[in-house]
Amino acid sequence: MPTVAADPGPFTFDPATTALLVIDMQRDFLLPGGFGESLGNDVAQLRRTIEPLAALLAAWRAAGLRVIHTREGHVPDLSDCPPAKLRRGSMIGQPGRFGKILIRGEYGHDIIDELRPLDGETVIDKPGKGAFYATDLSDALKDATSLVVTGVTTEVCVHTTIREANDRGYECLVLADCVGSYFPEFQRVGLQMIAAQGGIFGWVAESSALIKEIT
Ligand code: C5J
Repeated sequence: MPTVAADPGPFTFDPATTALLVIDMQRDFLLPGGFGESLGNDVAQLRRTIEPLAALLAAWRAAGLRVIHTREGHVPDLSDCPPAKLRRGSMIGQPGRFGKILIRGEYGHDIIDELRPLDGETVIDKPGKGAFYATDLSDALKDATSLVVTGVTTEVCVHTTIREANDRGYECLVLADCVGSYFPEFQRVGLQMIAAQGGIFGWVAESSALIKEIT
């Protein structure tokens, strides 16, 4: 079985029961001029994940392994958006440069061109931060026991999903160069929190360490 050099120790996985999760690599979060940037965020902090993630996806797909993408967003009438989220994410549903912000079917809600899902890959639309909440992700994962977790943002949707996954019994490997936060401090501490205390939420590695094991 492949073993990846990781923090806090080696991560061993069975490729047949491991899925790659690509979380919320959407235009609304990543494109210059989009929702994320309109909030005053530096999208370059997220965009640095694109190249390593594209290389990982290519290797993962070439090895014939499972990929699941997620997108955060809501139905157009916002009936799936909790009022508290709407109050705090006050731009949700408002017109933005790439269509209504975080609304399914809008250009900005979809995944960036560089990481476009291939036919046959599962795309999970999620109304929450966690990918398990109000979705059929558990069913889509079928017999998977391990997850390789990538995407944005590290301290929000990536962290929430990893915590949900832990409580459901999955082993999680997070790839440091393939997850991103608008805030460098949150990125650093967010990764530390995963591997702390002997891997309280999982393991952290660089994508190159994983690619070496699957090619
Ligand atoms: C946020 C996400 N940050 N995908 N969403 O609102 O992390």
